[in-house]
Amino acid sequence: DSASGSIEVEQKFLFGPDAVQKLKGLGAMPEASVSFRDRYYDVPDWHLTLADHWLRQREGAGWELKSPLRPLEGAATSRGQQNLPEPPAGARSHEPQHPPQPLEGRTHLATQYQEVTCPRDIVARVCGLLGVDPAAGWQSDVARAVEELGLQEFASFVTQRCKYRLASLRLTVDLDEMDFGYAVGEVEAMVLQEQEVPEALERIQELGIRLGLDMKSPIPGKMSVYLCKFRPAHYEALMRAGLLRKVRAAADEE
Ligand code: V4E
Repeated sequence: DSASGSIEVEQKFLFGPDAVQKLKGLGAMPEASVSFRDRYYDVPDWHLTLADHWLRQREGAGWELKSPLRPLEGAATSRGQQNLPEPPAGARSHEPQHPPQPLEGRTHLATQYQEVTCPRDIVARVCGLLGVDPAAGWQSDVARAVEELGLQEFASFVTQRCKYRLASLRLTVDLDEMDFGYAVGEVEAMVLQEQEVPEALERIQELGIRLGLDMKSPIPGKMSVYLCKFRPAHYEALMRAGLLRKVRAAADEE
């Protein structure tokens, strides 16, 4: 199961107008800038995102599920495994039974998620979380599964991305600007096995030092800012579960 996707180790940072200059100074190679729309889906009671699972369809790339590397401690991850009867629509529990480890309390600010892209694995995981058996007709068809499971789009936005590769540190840096008025940088390492994560975290810290980045302040991701602006109830629920970084009031006014 853990072999069904690569592991993304990533840390966000705020970048200024000199970011490109600094990256080039370290020998980072720019790739063509790209622009894509992401659409995120969840059930109306946010069961997937409250379990820290992020299902999206990215223009030009297809379906992708980001799952936490380790199951959240104590979080209600699968209705099926808990032998819960399927509650009537609209009457599901809105919160994990025990809060997961809050983002702020983690040793590193870098996040680690498994990226699942195999359609069959995506459907299997989503069904597992919702306690539903996938039917033969759609067990490897994510779009059909989304329909059958009653998932709804809760976020849709366009990102303009400038990507840089640092071959020496085996890292990539994305400078992202979203159409809802937020910009955030991401230093990213992709690894295949969990044992490689600590070393990836070190490479990320190393680049942060070389770029003179503030690696100690938690930076809200694009989703935190998006939900805070457009889906405040969903944002609050995720904040209460400790799954999103708080967006400062100043970021709202930009
Ligand atoms: C994992 C996650 C979400 C899904 C989107 O992840 P993110 O890294 O923000 O997006 P993106 O588009 O840069 O992905 P890529 O192109 O690199 O594949 S939305 C929220 N999370 C969890 C999360 C969090 N709560 N806080 C922080 C700082 N990061 C991720």
